[in-house]
Amino acid sequence: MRGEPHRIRRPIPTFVIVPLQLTIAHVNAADEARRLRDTGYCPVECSFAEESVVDELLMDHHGSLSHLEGVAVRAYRDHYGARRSDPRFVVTGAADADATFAIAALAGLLPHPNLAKGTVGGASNALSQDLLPLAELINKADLTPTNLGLEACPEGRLLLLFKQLASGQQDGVAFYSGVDRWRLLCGPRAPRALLEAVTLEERRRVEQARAATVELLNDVVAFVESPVWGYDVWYAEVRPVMVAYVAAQGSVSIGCRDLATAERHFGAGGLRNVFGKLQPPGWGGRETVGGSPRGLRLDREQARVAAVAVAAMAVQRP
Ligand SMILES: [Mn+2]
Repeated sequence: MRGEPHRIRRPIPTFVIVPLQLTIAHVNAADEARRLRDTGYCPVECSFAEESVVDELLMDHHGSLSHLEGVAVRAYRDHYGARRSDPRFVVTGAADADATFAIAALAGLLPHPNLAKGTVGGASNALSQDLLPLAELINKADLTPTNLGLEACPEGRLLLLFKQLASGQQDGVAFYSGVDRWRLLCGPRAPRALLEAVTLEERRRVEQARAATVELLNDVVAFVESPVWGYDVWYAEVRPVMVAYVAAQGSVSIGCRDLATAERHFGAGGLRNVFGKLQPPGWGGRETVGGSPRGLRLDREQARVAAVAVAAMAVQRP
């Protein structure tokens, strides 16, 4: 078959600055994290029960570092590219938007105003784009879990698509995937059709969250088993404190609608008064959100026992 010869086009611009060897070690214990940190790895959201393993970049906001902003916004705004020449990271738990965006920013894999304009033909605008509004939105969604309404703005649609394309697995592969997904979504080749479908997929998630199996434990706390993330829906429609079990992961998370809710029912410090009293030992997190021990699979009955314990600790005030 004869046809038009392929026209020669300008190559699609890509980032020229690529870290030599991005390395992400996923660990389940504080001593492993400390050991890697001491050999030069940068810990990102590396918290275990009450212990946060960090280096001088302080990339955590759990336990004793709960007062800090999330890691994505600080990495992007204050430390962009700080680990470009030595992109070794140690992580734990889930590859969430906050942690993976922070790694991408520290490794210098995202557009940033600091990147010199005109370094790549035709790509200068995309390369020097300021993603701070996206980093701030990631932070906000991380601190006060809500998806509701995110589809109304472009940054919100990127964050929703990031979440929709996540496997939910808690391992190193999920972290590499998350870092690369941010690189794609923030670059000039973000998939437009998928971004247009974000709203449809989001509607499906809300429907699934509503269909989840819920047990009301008292007026404050409910236990839910759901394959999808649904805190925003459950806070609005079920109870202000939710204990959620994901059977596929064997993991349990606890969430309070906001800080005021957490402190009203659990005292100053919110859930941080609760983690140490749950079984098996090793629960941890922040005032408003936390989860079961790293690397441990809980069965449904263990999850429910924890939920009942949380309900018993919740002071019920009108
Ligand atoms: Mn976070």
